[in-house]
Amino acid sequence: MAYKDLREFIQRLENEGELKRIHAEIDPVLEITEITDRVTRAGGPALLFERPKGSKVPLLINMLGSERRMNLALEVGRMEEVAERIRGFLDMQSPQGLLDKLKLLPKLAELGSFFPKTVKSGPCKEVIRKENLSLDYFPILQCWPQDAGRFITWPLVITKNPVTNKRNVGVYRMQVFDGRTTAVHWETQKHGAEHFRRARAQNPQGKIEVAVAIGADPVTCLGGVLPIPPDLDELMFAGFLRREPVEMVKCETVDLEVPAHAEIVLEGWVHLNEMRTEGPFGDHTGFYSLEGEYPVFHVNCITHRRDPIYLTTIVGPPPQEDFFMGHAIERIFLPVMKMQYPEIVDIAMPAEGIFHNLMIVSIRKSYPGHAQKIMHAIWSLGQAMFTKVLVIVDHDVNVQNFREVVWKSLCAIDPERDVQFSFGPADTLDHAARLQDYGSKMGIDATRKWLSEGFARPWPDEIKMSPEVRARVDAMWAELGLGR
Ligand SMILES: Cc1cc2nc3c(=O)[nH]c(=O)nc-3n(C[C@H](O)[C@H](O)[C@H](O)COP(=O)(O)O)c2cc1C
Ligand SMILES: [Mn+2]
Repeated sequence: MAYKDLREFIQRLENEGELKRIHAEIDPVLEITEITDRVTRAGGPALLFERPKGSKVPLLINMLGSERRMNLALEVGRMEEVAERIRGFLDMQSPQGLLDKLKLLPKLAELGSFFPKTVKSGPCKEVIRKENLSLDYFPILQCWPQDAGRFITWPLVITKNPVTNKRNVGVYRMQVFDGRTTAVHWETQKHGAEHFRRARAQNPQGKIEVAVAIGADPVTCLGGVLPIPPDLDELMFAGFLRREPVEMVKCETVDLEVPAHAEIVLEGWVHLNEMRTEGPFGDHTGFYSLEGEYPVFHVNCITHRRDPIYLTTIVGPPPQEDFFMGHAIERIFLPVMKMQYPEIVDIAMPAEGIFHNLMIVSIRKSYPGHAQKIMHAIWSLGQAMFTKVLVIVDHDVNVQNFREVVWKSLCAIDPERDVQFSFGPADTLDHAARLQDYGSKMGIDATRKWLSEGFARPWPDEIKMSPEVRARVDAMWAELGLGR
């Protein structure tokens, strides 16, 4: 049974010794960050701040900030189980005979059962505030000293594509301007930004409806981060991952639906002709992202549970909680990448590369130029387009072992020949790109070079002791008194 809501997951975390309650009064301005940063770095538990200063609403943070809690959220023993499940669906063969067809039916039925399900009402409607509402009711963090103010850091921002009417859910931080207005920091390549542009092309003076859910079952919360193609519903994917549909209810004041079991829901709209300065914000690069002009969200209605819990997270110098989210996503989507590019053996994004700065990909090289082909493939693959430095290695390099990657890659390159530059979209957070959102990329072909690629010299073997000698030394090892 999937977790119904945030509090069911909190209960589970508590039972597993993965949650610490903090009774002391702690300030959501900077203090919660300092405590959480120390705890995350030490591999510590999720934290439930029961008395955030200035608010009656308790605050949950570091919910998914370890591999164990991520596995608990996904209800698996190992992340690979999710990948295997996805592979099972991708491997579905077209049925040959009646028996094959019958065998397929349960799988198809299972797929059908993941779609979000509309229900009449839900706990997110226990309190409905259409007047006298204010975001000040919630313990919204100021994360770092130079932040422009308080930011909602884990909002599930829900919009509809005005052309196709398809839903999108994205986690885009929201700077609080006052009790009823925030920024919406959807970066220019993200789906929310595209909805905004499409609507503006239809009517520049109009507005789009936006709903924001804060705090739900952990997989739904993770759903807002998933880098899936445009017009595919993140909540359908969340339903697949939690093996139960996400229950949705209609909003009070906008024509959108939100997770029925959410803790807090904000309803309102974004005017298409209004922009305001957002930032700076201490970002997951470990630096402050600069000010920029972003749309403004006007809150028109707030609904919440009788005793809501405010879910949040911090980003900052890596690794933080978002590393564990990114890592889970990397593992979950690897089978999908491999389906399109079967030559890919494995990929890795080290924490210090904060996802977009560095990706290492091992491939089974089959033809001249294969490494270059994969570079262009990665740079065209959804949010992997942001990858600033891409290192392609041969299949026998373990990309999860960064020491091995550095050693073997540096041995394998003739820099002038093997490093290539390209231009394309840059991550908005990349402060080194000469223009915002646009910059250069570096691909390093660290595979063995072939004669058919113009490399005429022999390529040496990697040094390895012969198995016979290893076995002989194994046998005498204990007697040598050299330890284990
Ligand atoms: C904690 C956290 C904060 C994030 N903040 C932002 C943000 O402010 N703006 C943004 O564009 N993406 C942000 N992201 C990344 C997006 O959620 C992610 O790219 C997602 O796939 C976007 O959804 P979309 O593909 O439907 O646009 C954040 C991710 C995390 C984990
Ligand atoms: Mn999307």
